[in-house]
Amino acid sequence: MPTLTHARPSPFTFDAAHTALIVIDMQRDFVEPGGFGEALGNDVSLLASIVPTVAQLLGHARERGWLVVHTRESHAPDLSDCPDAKRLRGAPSARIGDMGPMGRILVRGEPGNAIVDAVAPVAGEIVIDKPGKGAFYATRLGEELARFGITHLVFAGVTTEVCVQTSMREANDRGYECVLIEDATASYIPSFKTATIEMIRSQGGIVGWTATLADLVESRWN
Ligand code: C5J
Repeated sequence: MPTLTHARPSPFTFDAAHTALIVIDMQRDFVEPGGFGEALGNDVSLLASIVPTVAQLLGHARERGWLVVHTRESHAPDLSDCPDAKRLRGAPSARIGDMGPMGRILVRGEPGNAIVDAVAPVAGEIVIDKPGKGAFYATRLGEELARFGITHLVFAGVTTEVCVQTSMREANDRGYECVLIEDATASYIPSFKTATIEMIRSQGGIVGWTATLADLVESRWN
């Protein structure tokens, strides 16, 4: 079985026939100017900088024939799946459901809710709309992964400490073996990315493993 020999805290061996790539929330609302992320006062260029690496990772997963899953943080137009505890947080000028330069913020079907073109889903890939930070909460993700017999998950996307980490923790609790690709994830707050990577692989990999895209590509030959 392929092994990411430089993964931390230890080599990560995975079952290539039962591996899926999960790309979290590479949406215009987070990655491009004029979206939710920028409205909250963040520098979105930090997230935009990983788009080429995520695109390479997607290309690699597609070549290897893995199941690819994309998630979008999104809400129904009537916001019935967005509790006030979520909607009323953050900047009063940029609440979920408000109109922004790319349409209503984090609302399904709006231009800003789309995944950025360079890493957009292709035919046959699964797209999961998630109302929470975690990809499993109130979604069909668990059923989809079970349908394909998936046991190992490769994670990428944004933001590292919010939706990526929450989803990876949910996956870990459900028994999946998970690895986060360090250079294919980003945060608006670089120290939070560093801390999250440390947390994930601490204590013998309490949430999972971390590795680089180069480690993953090299694993093809292991
Ligand atoms: C956030 C996300 N940060 N995708 N969402 O609100 O991480």
